[in-house]
Amino acid sequence: MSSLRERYLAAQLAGDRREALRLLVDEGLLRGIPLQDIHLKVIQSAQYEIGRLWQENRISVAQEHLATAISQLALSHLYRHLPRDPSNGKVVMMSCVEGELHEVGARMASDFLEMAGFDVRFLGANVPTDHLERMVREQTPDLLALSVTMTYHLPALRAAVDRVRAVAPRLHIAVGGLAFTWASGVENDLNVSFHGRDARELVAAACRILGV
Ligand code: B12
Repeated sequence: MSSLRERYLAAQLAGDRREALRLLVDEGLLRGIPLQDIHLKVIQSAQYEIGRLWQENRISVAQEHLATAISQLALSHLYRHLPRDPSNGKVVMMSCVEGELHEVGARMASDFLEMAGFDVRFLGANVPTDHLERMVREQTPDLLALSVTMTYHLPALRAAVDRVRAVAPRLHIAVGGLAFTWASGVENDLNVSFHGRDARELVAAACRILGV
């Protein structure tokens, strides 16, 4: 698996979209590697490595964009191949909080929920709190999952939780994303149903909370 990640990372850095996809499909999927492992151990892990290289100034922002665009393409392509449990009839709304531009994690977590039989509305990056509140009011999901990467977006998370609670007091809310590894404990005073680190934990919690 680590060799696949290294080769995928090399293809990302070279900007080679075809090779990146070939690796994930021919060397991953078709060789029986579970999609969950391709997502977490190859794509997520490569994205984290891209972040490290960027932080150390060994790659530019342009190279990070190139690499991330490849992972977005890969997720779109793999989406068609997701093995799906039968529908459990529960709707999860997944959104990044206002200002939050990191959407790959929320997207991946959405794919994991779909594999587990949830019906997912993925709203993507930087959703204005007003409009999130409005959509929750209009569509009333069974679970709202909010994603935060940058700790300076935690106030936006708090605002989103408060606003949504005001219109849907009984709605289950899950929060997660990288911000919680840097600011642990924040979830306690938000009084949310769940907070977790990765897509697998979210699926397990969603099943438990919603009783499916
Ligand atoms: C790609 C990227 C970007 C892209 C994002 C593009 C996009 N369309 O998403 C862009 C260029 C926009 C960006 C911008 C910035 N970035 Co950036 N970015 C990254 C990078 C390299 C990869 C992110 C990624 O794709 N991760 C892969 C996904 C799959 O992982 P994940 O997000 O952790 O998601 C998983 C879990 O967290 C969890 N999860 C996610 N959501 C949820 C929700 C729930 C409810 C649950 C339970 C779980 C869950 O499940 C997911 C799947 O397992 C990271 C490096 C890193 N370590 O993550 C830096 C990183 C996060 N960025 C960083 C920084 C500093 C920034 C900027 C401030 C840079 C700048 N000076 O402008 C801006 C901030 C933008 C903003 N306003 O939000 C730093 C943060 C450091 C810190 N401690 O604060 C990092 C760590 C890079 C680094 N090493 O320095 N970035």
